[in-house]
Amino acid sequence: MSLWERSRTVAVLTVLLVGGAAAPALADEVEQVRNGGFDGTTDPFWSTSGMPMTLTGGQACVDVPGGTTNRWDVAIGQNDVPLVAGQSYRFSFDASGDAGHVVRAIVGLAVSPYDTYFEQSPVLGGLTHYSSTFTASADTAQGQVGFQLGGSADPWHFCLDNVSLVGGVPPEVYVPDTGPRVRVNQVAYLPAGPKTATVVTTVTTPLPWKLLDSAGRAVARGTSTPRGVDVSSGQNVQTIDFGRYRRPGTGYTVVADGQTSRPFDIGTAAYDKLRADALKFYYTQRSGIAIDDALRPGYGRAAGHVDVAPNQGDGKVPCQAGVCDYTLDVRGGWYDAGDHGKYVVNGGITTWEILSEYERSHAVRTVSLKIPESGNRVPDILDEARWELDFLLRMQVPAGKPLAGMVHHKIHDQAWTGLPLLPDQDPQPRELHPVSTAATLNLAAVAAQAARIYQPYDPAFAKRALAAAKTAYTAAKANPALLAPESDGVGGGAYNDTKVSDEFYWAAAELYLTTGERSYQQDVLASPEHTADVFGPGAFDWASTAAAGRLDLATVPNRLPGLPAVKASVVKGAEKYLAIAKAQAYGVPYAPTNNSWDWGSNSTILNNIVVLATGYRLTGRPAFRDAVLTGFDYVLGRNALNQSYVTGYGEVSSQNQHSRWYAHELDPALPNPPAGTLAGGPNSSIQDPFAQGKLTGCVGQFCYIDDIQSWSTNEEAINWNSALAWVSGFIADLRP
Ligand code: 9MR
Repeated sequence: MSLWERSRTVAVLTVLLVGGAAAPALADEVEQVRNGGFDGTTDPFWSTSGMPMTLTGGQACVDVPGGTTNRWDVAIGQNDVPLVAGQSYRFSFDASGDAGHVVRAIVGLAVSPYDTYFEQSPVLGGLTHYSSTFTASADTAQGQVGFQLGGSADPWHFCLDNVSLVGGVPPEVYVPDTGPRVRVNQVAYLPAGPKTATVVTTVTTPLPWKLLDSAGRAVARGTSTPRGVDVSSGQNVQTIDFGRYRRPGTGYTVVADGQTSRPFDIGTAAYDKLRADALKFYYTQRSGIAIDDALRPGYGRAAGHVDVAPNQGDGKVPCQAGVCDYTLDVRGGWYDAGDHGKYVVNGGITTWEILSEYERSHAVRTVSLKIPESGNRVPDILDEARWELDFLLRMQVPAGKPLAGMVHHKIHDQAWTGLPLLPDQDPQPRELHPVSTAATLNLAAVAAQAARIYQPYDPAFAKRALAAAKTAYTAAKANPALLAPESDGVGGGAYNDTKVSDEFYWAAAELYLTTGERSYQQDVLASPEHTADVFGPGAFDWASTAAAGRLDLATVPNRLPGLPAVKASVVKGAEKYLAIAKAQAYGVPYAPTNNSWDWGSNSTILNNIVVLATGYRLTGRPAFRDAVLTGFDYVLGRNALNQSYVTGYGEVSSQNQHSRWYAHELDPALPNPPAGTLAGGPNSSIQDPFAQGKLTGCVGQFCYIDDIQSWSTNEEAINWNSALAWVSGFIADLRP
């Protein structure tokens, strides 16, 4: 069943459920498409040249030529469609096509920059009715309804009828399928770890529960603890604690209130696999290298952005107009997320977190990631991080140029591209954006950290990295307020950040930890961030990096004056997240102000768990370790949506993360994201039109949808997987 059909079913169900209620007023519903039924003529629809429309049995049909690259290379459409921002529209049509071919049906802007406000890409077959509701994000008289048909090697046949765009419809009532009301970590509980489940129920008194083994035998019983209404989900819930049961096995379920949970294991094996998968994610994010299908079956692809047409390449990238007079070779690195951009601030925190996992864990050093460098005597985790480090170093302004030593904030396409689009097929010009203080300090911090870590493996690289870090730090001090603006968000993310005292602190901390030099020590001690409470609702992310510095000062051996207070501050941060986790019925160490969940909330939760894990390392207090594990249960399925946010982990997991190349939902020939890919997660602000069409009014945990179009709730990203890698590696090392 396609998504369109799913949403139709939901709509039908909704009608049935509210059957007795008065129908909503339809007076304002207005058809925006002219002659959508193709009565006697195909006017005023147009088709691209060389693909005439014919009227066949009251439908508009075309012979689609083969050998085109992009969906938009050949299309049928209608222009001058008016759209009103904030208004809900029902977009529907009937279409048929040679089996397996795809139509990209869009409502967008008919003129440059050709923004897409809504799109769906059903896989065609016999004549089928497709219907979906969305909310327009812009006002325009120059809207377009389009049916893009390109991208097929072979010619094929397509027919279209009953095209309709009705404005003023009531927003669709979307009801997620959340399955059984007993919620568990769908992957595995550690044998000696805590084991809690949640039952969503109207009952407010304790309920009996039992734990069943794979043969259906009850192996433990008890009664649940009522927790009242959980703010993060709006649900009345009770907690089931079966932590006393420790026998390893597979196929366990928990039964309560007449409901049986999804199955799970008790054991450690899944965490060994997840630790590797979360890191293996980075190889297929690589830019500038062909992905070897033998290493990642199903994921092989040509190298992206290596100066082979239609790519414009990353080998000689100029600046945006007026920004600089040179080009840089900025090949390599990882694509940031589902887009083809490469951003130093996000690459920085990601690489830091991966190197931090390396610094914390001995076991991770022997984990094979099946990458081209495997077997070269350097731990695979360091080989993978090096791919990004080399790119970050290339983003530094060369000596002799204005602002030498500073670092360009980002490099990406001149304009946003559509989906799907393999990296090597991106035709956009690439541009370097201005330098920023934040990007420069990211390089200073991460290159300094790399210098101490790579020293035993590649002393020449370590030396070069340290020199670059020192140069960057000095340049940032001379240019302390070059801030990336929010407005620079065309063709790539802005990653704007107005506060850089945290980046200064982090960079000084890493330089001090690597060199022990007095000047960096002084900067650490003088920084306002050094004594501030840096553990807010989210501990750290690409914009807030003070906690990264603090955690390393507390754990990497050093002689900083006042070190006990630094360690105590981290323990205090861990206590804070522990208290939050205990107060949350779902055990999550995250309670954002006004229950407004962040973009990428899964990574925020995981980074808060990193603080809990560090608290455990510093004190050995079991409560911190237990909060790490219980917090991770949320990510793996003990949550309001009853799904795991890690692809391939758990009976129901995110599969359709927003990505231009893991775009299976849009093109059956492309793969889903690889196992071990984290989805961004619930985001109360639902910035994308697809989520707005489905989730308007959502409460906290419900602000998520596993659809490729939902870039604000369901993207994959390097900085989110690094949090997954760090925490799953920590859990794999626990071995209780
Ligand atoms: O993760 C970023 C989030 O914190 C910001 O609020 C958001 C809007 O600026 O951007 C997110 O990052 C995206 C970036 O801008 C472009 N590549 C994909 C990133 C993940 O969605």
